[in-house]
Amino acid sequence: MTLYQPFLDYAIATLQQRLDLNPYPIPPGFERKEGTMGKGKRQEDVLTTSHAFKSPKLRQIRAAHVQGGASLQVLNFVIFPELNYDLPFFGADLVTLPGGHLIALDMQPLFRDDPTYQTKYTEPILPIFRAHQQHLTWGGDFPEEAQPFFSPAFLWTRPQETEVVETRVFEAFKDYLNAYLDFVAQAEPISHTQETKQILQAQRRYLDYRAEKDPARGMFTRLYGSEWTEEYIHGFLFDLERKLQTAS
Ligand code: DBV
Repeated sequence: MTLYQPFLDYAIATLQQRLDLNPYPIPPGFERKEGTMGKGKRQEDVLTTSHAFKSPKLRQIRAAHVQGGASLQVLNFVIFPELNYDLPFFGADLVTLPGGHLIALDMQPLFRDDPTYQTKYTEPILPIFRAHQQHLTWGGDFPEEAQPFFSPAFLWTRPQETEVVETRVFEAFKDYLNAYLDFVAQAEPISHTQETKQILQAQRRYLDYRAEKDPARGMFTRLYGSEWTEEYIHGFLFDLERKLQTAS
């Protein structure tokens, strides 16, 4: 069992329980990909698997799971709502590298600076954030330009101990996911054109940023080459632009 497998299993089981869940297509060649990292004695096999679903309110629910031994484990799990809902994104980036663990967990807002939006989607999760942040202290510097995409409930931490990831981080992940699914259950579709235009714009801003700045680009390029990596990023991980193109 690898470090983030229980997170993925929990997420899928919970989604199945709480949503009307359907499969979401994964482009051929991306469901499962093997590669190797390092040389000689340090060589490690690395397996990347992809998982994707949708539900009536959620356009794409997807995970990339990288398993490469004790010093390379990643679960990147993101939920992209349909464009006629004002729901935030659910974003989890759980990363273990030779240097340690790096944990990012948030409900990433469409309109970070809008007080009405904050009241609706950030304030309700602040108690959960505070409860976990006591044990998972702020992880320090992160890219300045990424700040507009995170909420005040952004849990960002670099635990020293793997056991903390298995216990505290796992509990935080469960609480955030369930709180997110509470928001989903309550969400009402938006039909007002002005507002849906703003939602589309905000989703594009977020997706374009993440596709452009994907911190995993270097790792995937070393493992699987740049052609595979760019197709994975634009054709699966952050696929909104492609989907909009094929729809028009
Ligand atoms: N990050 C992804 C995807 C990954 C992934 C799709 C499938 O968005 C993994 C894999 N994240 C990943 C890896 C690293 C990070 C780091 C492998 C380590 C990169 C390295 O050190 O080589 C949150 N993830 C990070 C960092 C942040 C995040 C802040 C540190 C990056 C840095 O210091 O430059 N999540 C990430 C992020 C956003 C987000 C930047 C922006 C909106 O939601």
